[in-house]
Amino acid sequence: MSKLEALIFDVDGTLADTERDGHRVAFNEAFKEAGLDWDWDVELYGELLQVTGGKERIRLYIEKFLEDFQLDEDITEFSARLHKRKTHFYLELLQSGAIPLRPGVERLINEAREAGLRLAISTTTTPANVTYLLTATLGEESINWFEVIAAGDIVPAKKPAPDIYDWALEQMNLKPEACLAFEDSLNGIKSSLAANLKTLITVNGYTKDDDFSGAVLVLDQYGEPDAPFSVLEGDAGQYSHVTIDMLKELHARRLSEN
Ligand code: XBP
Ligand code: MG
Repeated sequence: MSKLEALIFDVDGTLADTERDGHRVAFNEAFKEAGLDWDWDVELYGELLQVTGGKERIRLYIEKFLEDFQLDEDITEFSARLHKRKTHFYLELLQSGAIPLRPGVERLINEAREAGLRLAISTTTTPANVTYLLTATLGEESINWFEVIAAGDIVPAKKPAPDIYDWALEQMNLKPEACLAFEDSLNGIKSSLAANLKTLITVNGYTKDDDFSGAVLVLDQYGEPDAPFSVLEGDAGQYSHVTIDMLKELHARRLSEN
């Protein structure tokens, strides 16, 4: 019987609420700098989130939303160039401290370290976005707390494909049975479930209506001792904020179910 050995965290929407006031803003700054009159408002950005990856999102916009847009260069190269500038603006935002971690994230990571659990990241975002977020919120050292940072184009097929989780598991030489995944979105849970990982969801504004069938539990946030979570789906037992004991129970639940 496997015991819980590792926690694997998604980044955008899970560790921090990055999409609406982070990535979206940075995309718009890159468009402006490039002389494009594109403006991804909050609603449109929600639609564009159906695809993971910033370069892929620019491509989706051109192909599905801008039928008359003429490009005199290859769309892959164009998207990559624009995306590079978007990353520049996003990193500036992170460095300015504009994007905090979500409630309970810092506490949970500290408790996991104290409990000797192994930590990893599995995300479709650009690797530098992860290291800047961690550094800006948890300090320089925090990058080393995560044994594996699986990010961006490290695997060609982004979420909802399981590849980025499979890659992280392989690097850690761990079976999915020994881990829990932490996600916030439909594409995220599709990916983690396809990698056979029990998954805990915390929703955000863009994902609160997603279908999280198969999740072990769906919460609004991890919560703090004085600021409890709300349970949206599933059974949180006696807990009011996510703790390591609670995660062990959720993990054991999986083992007895299977
Ligand atoms: C979120 C994503 C990313 C970000 C933008 O992934 O889909 O594409 O929106 O980041 P996750 P990039 O929730 O798995 O972290 O522009 O660097 O792709
Ligand atoms: Mg996410």
